Amino acid sequence: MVVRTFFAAVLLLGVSISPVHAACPGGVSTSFTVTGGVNKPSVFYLNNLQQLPTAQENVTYFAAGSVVSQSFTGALLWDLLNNSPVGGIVTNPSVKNDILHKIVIVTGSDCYQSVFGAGEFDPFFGGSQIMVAYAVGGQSLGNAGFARIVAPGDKAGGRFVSNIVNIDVEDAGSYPSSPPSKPQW
Ligand SMILES: Nc1nc2c(c(=O)[nH]1)N[C@H]1C(S)=C(S)[C@@H](COP(=O)(O)O)O[C@H]1N2
Ligand SMILES: [Mo]
Repeated sequence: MVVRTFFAAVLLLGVSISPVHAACPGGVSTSFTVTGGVNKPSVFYLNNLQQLPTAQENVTYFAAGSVVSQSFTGALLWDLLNNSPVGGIVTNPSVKNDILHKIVIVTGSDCYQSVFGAGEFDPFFGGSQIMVAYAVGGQSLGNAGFARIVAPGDKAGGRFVSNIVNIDVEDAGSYPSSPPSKPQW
């Protein structure tokens, strides 16, 4: 019993002491993978991003309470997924507007994440110019890694995932994915 309590305490301490998950050491990223529901899962380095059509975006947003204005250079997330070796998001032609089921999860080296709906930045639907930026003010991104997301029009910088290590495409799944819960109203 004493031994069990000891190990339970060690376990709890271990969990609470380490502020970052072992898989999320943070730090400056130099490449990211594109995984999940795409035609060809791929790895991107700076030079691969630079080969895509160039996008330029001037954005102003709140970061931790301060207004930041920056000029980013990068590639549109849509181009990265569709006009590159990735070869596009895989969709099922027998599912009506299957692209609208797709979810793009962007993860940073610290496991910070933001999700984007494919319909939000598909030029045929929302057309948002969500960008994978690799330069700011004509310089590399420094502590933000070799690539970060820029979502023009956002009021705050929360979706601007820096130090990207993975862009994963998933499906919202069939509805309902689990037995519907009893409505509460
Ligand atoms: N990887 C990663 N990206 C991140 C964050 C983070 O904690 N980790 N914080 C976000 C938040 S909350 C903001 S406001 C902006 C701040 O970026 P900036 O200080 O470079 O403008 O980065 C975003 N991107
Ligand atoms: Mo923030």
